[in-house]
Amino acid sequence: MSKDDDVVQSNKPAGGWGSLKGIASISVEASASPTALDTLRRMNKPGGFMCNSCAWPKPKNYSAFEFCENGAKAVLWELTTDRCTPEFWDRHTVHGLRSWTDHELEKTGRLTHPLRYNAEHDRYEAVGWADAFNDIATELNALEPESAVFYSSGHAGLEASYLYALMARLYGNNNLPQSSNMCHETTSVGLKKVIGSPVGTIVWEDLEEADAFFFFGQNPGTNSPRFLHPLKDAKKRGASIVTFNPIIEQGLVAFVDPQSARDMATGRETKISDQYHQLSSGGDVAAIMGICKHVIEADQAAQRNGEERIIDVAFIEKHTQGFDRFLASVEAAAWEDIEAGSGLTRVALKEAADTYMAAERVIGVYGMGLTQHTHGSVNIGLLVNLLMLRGNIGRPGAGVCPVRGHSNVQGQRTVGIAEKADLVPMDKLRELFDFDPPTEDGVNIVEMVEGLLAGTVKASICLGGNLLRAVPDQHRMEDTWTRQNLTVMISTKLNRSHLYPGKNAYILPCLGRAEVDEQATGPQAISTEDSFSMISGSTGRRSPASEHLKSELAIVAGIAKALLPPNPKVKWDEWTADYSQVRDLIEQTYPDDFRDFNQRLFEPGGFYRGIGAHERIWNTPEKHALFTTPEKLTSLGFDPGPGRYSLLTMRSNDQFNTTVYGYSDRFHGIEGTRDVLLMHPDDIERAGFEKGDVVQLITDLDDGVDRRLGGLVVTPYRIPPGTVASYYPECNVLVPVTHHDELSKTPGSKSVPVRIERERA
Ligand SMILES: Nc1nc2c(c(=O)[nH]1)N[C@H]1C(S)=C(S)[C@@H](COP(=O)(O)OP(=O)(O)OC[C@H]3O[C@@H](n4cnc5c(=O)[nH]c(N)nc54)[C@H](O)[C@@H]3O)O[C@H]1N2
Ligand SMILES: Nc1nc2c(c(=O)[nH]1)N[C@H]1C(S)=C(S)[C@@H](COP(=O)(O)OP(=O)(O)OC[C@H]3O[C@@H](n4cnc5c(=O)[nH]c(N)nc54)[C@H](O)[C@@H]3O)O[C@H]1N2
Ligand SMILES: [Mo]
Repeated sequence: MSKDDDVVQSNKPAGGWGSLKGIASISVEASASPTALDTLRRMNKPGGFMCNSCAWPKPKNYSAFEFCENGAKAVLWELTTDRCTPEFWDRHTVHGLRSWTDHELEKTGRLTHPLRYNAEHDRYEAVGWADAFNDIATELNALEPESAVFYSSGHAGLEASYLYALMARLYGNNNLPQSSNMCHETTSVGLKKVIGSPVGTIVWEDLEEADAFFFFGQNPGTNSPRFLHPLKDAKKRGASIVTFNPIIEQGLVAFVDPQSARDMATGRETKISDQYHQLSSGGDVAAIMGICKHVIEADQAAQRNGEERIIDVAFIEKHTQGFDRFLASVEAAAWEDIEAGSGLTRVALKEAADTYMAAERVIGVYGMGLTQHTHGSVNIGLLVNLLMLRGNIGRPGAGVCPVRGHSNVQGQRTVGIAEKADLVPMDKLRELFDFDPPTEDGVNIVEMVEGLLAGTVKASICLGGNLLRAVPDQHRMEDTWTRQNLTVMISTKLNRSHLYPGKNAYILPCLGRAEVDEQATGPQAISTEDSFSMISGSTGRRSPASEHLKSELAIVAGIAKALLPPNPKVKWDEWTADYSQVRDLIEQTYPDDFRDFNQRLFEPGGFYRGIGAHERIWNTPEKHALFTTPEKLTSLGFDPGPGRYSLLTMRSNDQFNTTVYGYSDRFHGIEGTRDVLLMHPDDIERAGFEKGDVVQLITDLDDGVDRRLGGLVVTPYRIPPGTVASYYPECNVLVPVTHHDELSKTPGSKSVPVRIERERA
């Protein structure tokens, strides 16, 4: 048998019956309420609630089922009938639960009561809300404001997020790191640097007009499945899709539309990618330089022959700076270095360049495959270069499309969750709330971790998320996390972060997105901003999982009211009673973005906030879009060599970040386990391993810290030599906190230098 016969792979299309089976099995696994499927029908439609999963936009003309496998799983997981009540702690200690998997922890069900940690018994116990708020306030007031951090994961709506950021500033700091610090911070910083916009430039209509999509390190089949519908339509009208990804992602190969009765009955697949380039991890800088080199060569040939130019000279002259320098670097780049850096041939890159040049309108799509590298912001600069060569930005059917993660991760940034003071209209806050906002920058996630390790961070408040499991250097964090004076987690389900309580520790359970949010003036709506900067209202209608839950906004206001001195301009109770008052404040703070916020809340498809770069307005200091010149032909922060691999931390189709729904990653062909190490068959042979060997990964960085993860089964896989892959979040113990993008400090989770040792055959 040839070693290729051993290679694990999936040939399942995205969507299709597999996605319905996926939804059905999660419905059982989550013990979802029998009426949960009715709730799914109201999802992502005006008057309904907005998906609590990813940030992919909702079309204006929605279909009967405007949800995907991913969203359905997230909702069913939230609408479980399982409950994690205070009695659970009669049977379990916090230390005892540390051996549980992420899946088992969340599987205990929805949290029902506010809880306080009792160190003597090593358990959480029920506590009244008022006591919890007062105790938290006492602890925070005993600290210097700079030693407390207010983290948020991108779930909470705009209203709660605005108040959360206001609370931190009234308390006295800008310590407002967010999950995007581990995710698209490279976009917020890198894209802003080159086009003056921290977010993508396209809107829904552009998807309908593009002639070609170039995918760099984004996986729609798993992470934003509703994207597959406009891609299917694009393929129908003859558009091309070109993909760059070290791993074959089935969603980028083929799709059977689960919403089309015909496709489902006949199994008719839409082929997604016309070209699939399996580049090496971190190979994008070289790959894009190669495509640009072909384009420039074609342009020079056209010039020589007196033909129409290939590059958009008028756009480059009027709108950009730095082109000449970039041109010189493209000319200087040698093909052999481009091939070595990308792992792709010159011929393959020519094929991509030809498709790029043949298309009138091109959209560049990207995700974590570009952002999570030590030179992630260079990746993004180069993708923008490629688009700018032919004026593919700020015109219909063209632009740059970073696909965001959490449903409101982008919106939280828009309304003030920002650790950088100059991103926030502090004058407006001063005027509205009659105080002096802090002017010093706060900490991002990397700086928070450094602060925890140094002992300068003494309290963490977490609005959602599972920070301890999502951050780099997880083992080092576990120790230091418990040394804090205070940890507060606002959560829906039990997770690993709860098992490392600070000296004073609280779990505050909140309502889910699909649940009725009843306040003094009646049921409330909240709002979110998607990847296309569209703002949509969301109204939950389900009965809350427990009568003791509060909304995220009410919890934030409850802490704030106990924490802060009275201020006649700051009306926590009134705002909690009526969220439309908070929307008025958001509009007053950001009048350009949120004009007539309350009136426009339920516009189909949401209302557009408006992005400068979409109109070719470049809000950079230079007032132009900037070409980036790379220093090296790689986005890796280390030199790979024999025995030294680049580890890519990946997502399964059966997880949402640290929430592990189950163990069926059908798109990667991995079933029943997450403890795998995917390797190229030649690498397996060279290393002297065999399929099925159990190995450990050791981070190959000489900084005196021993980072290792064992128990991984060697699995032959279609992955480039030199690149290996294993699942996130398990691999977070291997990611050094210092291993991050230079500009934005986003951890380099897609290229961690590792060695591999055999544990047993
Ligand atoms: N089901 C599900 N949906 C999710 C999530 C989830 O965990 N599960 N998470 C949500 C969140 S918060 C986010 S941010 C998004 C994440 O969504 P994505 O941005 O799609 O994130 P990943 O799957 O981590 O990585 C994307 C792709 O990058 C590829 N890649 C890795 N290294 C490289 C490289 O060097 N170059 C290139 N070109 N590609 C590379 C990987 O193989 C992978 O296919 O999804 C959101 N939606
Ligand atoms: N190695 C590696 N590390 C990574 C990544 C990677 O690709 N590789 N990806 C990074 C990325 S892109 C991200 S975004 C981060 C994610 O980091 P986080 O956002 O911190 O983590 P999540 O897993 O999304 O958080 C899950 C928890 O959120 C809570 N929750 C769920 N719904 C709600 C809600 O509606 N309200 C509230 N208050 N809580 C809720 C539940 O208690 C659940 O346990 O991880 C990052 N870490
Ligand atoms: Mo993310």
